Amino acid sequence: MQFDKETLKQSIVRHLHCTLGTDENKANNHAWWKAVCAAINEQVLERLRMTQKTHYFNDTRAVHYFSAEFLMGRLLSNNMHNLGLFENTDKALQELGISLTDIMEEEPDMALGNGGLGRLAACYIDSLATLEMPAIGYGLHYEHGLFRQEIQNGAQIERPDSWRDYGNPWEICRPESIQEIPLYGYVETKYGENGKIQKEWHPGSIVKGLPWDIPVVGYEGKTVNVLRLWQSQSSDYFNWDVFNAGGYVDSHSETVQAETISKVLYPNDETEAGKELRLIQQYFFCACSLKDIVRRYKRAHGDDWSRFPEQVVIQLNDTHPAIAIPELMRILVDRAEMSWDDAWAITTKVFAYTNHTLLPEALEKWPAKMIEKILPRYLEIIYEINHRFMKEVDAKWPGKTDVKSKLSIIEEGNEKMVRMGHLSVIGSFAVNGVAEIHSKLVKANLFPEFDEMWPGKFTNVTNGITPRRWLKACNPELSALIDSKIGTDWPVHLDKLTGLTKLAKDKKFQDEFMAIKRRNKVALAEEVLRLTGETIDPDAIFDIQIKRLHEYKRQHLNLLHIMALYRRLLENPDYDMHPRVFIFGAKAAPGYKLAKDIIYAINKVAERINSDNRVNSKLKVVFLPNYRVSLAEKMIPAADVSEQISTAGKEASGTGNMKLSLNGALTIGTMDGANIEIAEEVGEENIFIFGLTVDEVNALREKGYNPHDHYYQNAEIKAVLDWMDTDYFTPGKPGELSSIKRSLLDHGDSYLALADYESYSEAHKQVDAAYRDKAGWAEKAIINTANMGKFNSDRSIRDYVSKIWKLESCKVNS
Ligand code: 26Q
Repeated sequence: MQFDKETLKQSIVRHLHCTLGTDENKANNHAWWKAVCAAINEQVLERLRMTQKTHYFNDTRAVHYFSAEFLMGRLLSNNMHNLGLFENTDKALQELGISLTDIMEEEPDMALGNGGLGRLAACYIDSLATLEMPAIGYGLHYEHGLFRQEIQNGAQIERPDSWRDYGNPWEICRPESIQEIPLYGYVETKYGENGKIQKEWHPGSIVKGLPWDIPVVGYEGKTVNVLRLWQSQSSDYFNWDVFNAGGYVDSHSETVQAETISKVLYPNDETEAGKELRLIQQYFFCACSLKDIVRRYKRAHGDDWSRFPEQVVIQLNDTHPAIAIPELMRILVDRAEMSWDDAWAITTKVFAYTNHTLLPEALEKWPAKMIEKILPRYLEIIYEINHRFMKEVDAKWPGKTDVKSKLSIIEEGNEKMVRMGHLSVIGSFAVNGVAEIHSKLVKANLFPEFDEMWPGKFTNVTNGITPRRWLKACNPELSALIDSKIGTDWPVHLDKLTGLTKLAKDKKFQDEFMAIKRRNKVALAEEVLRLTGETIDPDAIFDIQIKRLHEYKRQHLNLLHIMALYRRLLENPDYDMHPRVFIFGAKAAPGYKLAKDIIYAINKVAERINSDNRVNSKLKVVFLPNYRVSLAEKMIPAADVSEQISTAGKEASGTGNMKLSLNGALTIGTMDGANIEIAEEVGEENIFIFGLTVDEVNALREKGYNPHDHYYQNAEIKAVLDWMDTDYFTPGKPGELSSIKRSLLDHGDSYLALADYESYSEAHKQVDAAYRDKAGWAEKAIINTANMGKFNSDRSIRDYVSKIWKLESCKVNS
């Protein structure tokens, strides 16, 4: 049954009374939010039940998306939109005297991820449900997601995120599916009858995995899949022996240890932490998930393993879940007593691996000793996988020990390390990168010999984003305008946006398009005022850089250019530029010193510029604290310019670039990641490309790069860098910004910011000139929106389905 306005109203009020124990007069926004969630959940859960029943009866092949991160954001708006209940809920609440916009703000973000990789997982499970694919997401039920960022005196302070403190209406606890997970201990080798060697692992401790299911509602709501997240618990709540012996307090210690596993998300992205707890987290959720999969498979097929690879495909979201490969081998060899070869044949038909990075520091490696301590049996299995693989390598490259040591899963050295990337490539039947150029580099630079060994194993699937969240829900006015021009089915057929192309030069359409942009900018300006106390002018160019803070993403290049503009304005008050507001959002990994220094520098430069009334009519800078999915949803619709300025070859794909362009922002960017494909789609006259290409970067490094050349040859670069040593931005405290200068000069400018500076500055002059041509800009903005069809995550999922997963959709009866 579809809910109309009246039924919704009744349901919301009923839940206010019967679920929340309050009433219309007493309820605050938080209670209203929960009541609305409960009302929407009635539909969600009914469809979830139907979906599970249908998948069960049809015994469907399914993809199991293993990811240490799912950056879901808020779910109410998304679920209402996907069920087609947004308008009616809005009206129902209006009649109750409640603002839907206000109560949606009550929902904490589900921030169980760091950035791109986690948000990609969230977009992909949305698309899987929309395309009616049998699929399940598996991950960790972190008690604390990514830290909340506060800015104090310009510096980042981390505060714990508590997304479930007041209960989460979307999750369902499933104690009936608890799993027990062994850890530590030792392996016993037994010799069975007929001399067969048997391995038995005697664990030192056992942890419980409790699953929480988050329903994932497809657009138009027919399929509702689940995201299953595992929470760790102590296997018996008390250690009764200790308790009875009078050690009441000590008896909790094991509980505390076990519960630590799913306590908190590691906030490092693209940097290897090498922490034991992180490895335990990875193992814990993989082991729980595999047990869950095997239980479900056995329910349908008993002990007949032959159909396992037909029913199950597991996608590894980077190497974080790679430990699942030896875990499946252990289940098959030790538990199902299968031969190694049979087990390996099954395993290598089940796994596929997505690589998201080429950065050496982000390629996971674990000390063999650590694996041996936590998971003794797994190290044996990994050695056996490697031993057999080394024989294959030797057969292909006889006697080449250098090739063997390069390809080995085990990195020799002071400390033996297990390379999770190698394990993933060897254990998977498909490996993909996330944008054309990235996939090429994965083959050519990261794994060239593997590509030679297994031609065809490596492929590309360019990332995508869900247009339901990143246009329809976050930019309702633009969505309505698009509906009125090309019909309402673009959220599932995003290619249809090309229908806007013919309107790109239409004066009336341009005016409507840009009027919406302006209203979105007014709304963002209000938010900026609320968050920072800073007033910004909606008629200025809103130039936005939002992403994790990392040197390779080069927020400091943006900052250098801002300082240069400031300097030009001070030197020449008539310096001709359209007013511009630079807006940043970024979290830094808490241990990444230079990243935090860059945040501090942005804030200090912002403070100085914003309080300098000589330049304020033309230049402002704001740093919005606590960048997250729900803040992105407010910033993206208001952007004129999208900063995508990574060093070529470093950003695997990027997905923010797609979201901004979809909402009519023009990109200033390097030929990196998906920027290249965006340029292809929108045409070079509708994007501002600058900087060195991958080949030029390589050539420059080859010949020897010296950042001092730029410092001495470009007076503006020199002046701006020297400025950082003064106390101009940090009164009374000279040198507070010097670490950035040092990283660029003394430490060699690893990401070539100075090499790209001039070209970047020139590109910004073109942006400025282009913006003054109002009609010209509107046309470019419209063409950007019109050509983002390719970056629909539904297209990405269709690519995965046809190239890798070989799934069939499954209609769920309503
Ligand atoms: C590794 C080891 C220990 C602790 C943490 C990590 C870790 C955690 C998260 C390493 C990497 C990440 C996240 C990486 C990430 O988000 N990569 C981005 O993935 C996007 C989706 O494919 C791409 O668009 C981006 O280009 C890529 O940077």
